[in-house]
Amino acid sequence: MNEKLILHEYAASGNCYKVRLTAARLGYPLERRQYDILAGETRTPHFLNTVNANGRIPVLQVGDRFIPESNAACFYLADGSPLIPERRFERADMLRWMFFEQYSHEPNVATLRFWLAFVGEAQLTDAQRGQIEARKAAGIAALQLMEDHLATNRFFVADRLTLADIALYAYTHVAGEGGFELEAFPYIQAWLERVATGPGHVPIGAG
Ligand SMILES: N[C@@H](CCC(=O)N[C@@H](CS)C(=O)NCC(=O)O)C(=O)O
Repeated sequence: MNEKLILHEYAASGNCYKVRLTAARLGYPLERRQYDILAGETRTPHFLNTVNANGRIPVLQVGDRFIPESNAACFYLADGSPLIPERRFERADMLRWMFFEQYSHEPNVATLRFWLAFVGEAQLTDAQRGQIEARKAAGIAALQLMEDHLATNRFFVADRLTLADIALYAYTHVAGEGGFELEAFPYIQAWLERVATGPGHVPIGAG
């Protein structure tokens, strides 16, 4: 990697962790810049004008260009590496799991973790509190789909760790903080262990 890599992030965020974990597995150094999302630091005019008009982290800065969206940033880092399968079908299948993560998993598992473990149930709006049960049910459905797949597969795609595993690992391994009981998902637990014991692994918050 020729250009300097800077990660604009919030260390406890699973979306930011995906990018750090990808970089760590590949041995790429990242400079890290922290933003307090609870204090609105990604919503300042400066951030919106220069880093991400969508007001969110993570954003991977490559030289003087910016890549928002965690999975796009992971893809940039891993392009051409073993973290992305060579075969066309498997590459598409990897993307299938990454889109699943963003549509069916993260909005439920990550949002409940953020609401319950970071904001605090007492601080939630009535609208947020009213969504807890539905998000819990949708999160359990996403975890069950993963469990069924992992009953007959060691990893999500290509029988080895790819970006699909990194994307899904980030919020699954801390799902308990959102009130999800991982004890009910033994195949997920075994897969979490396989990912966490792989070379170059770093825990959330580090990297
Ligand atoms: N789809 C985006 C989601 C990014 C996202 O939701 N970021 C949250 C933290 S995990 C954030 O920046 N929240 C602060 C805000 O919305 O003001 C991704 O995968 O990067």
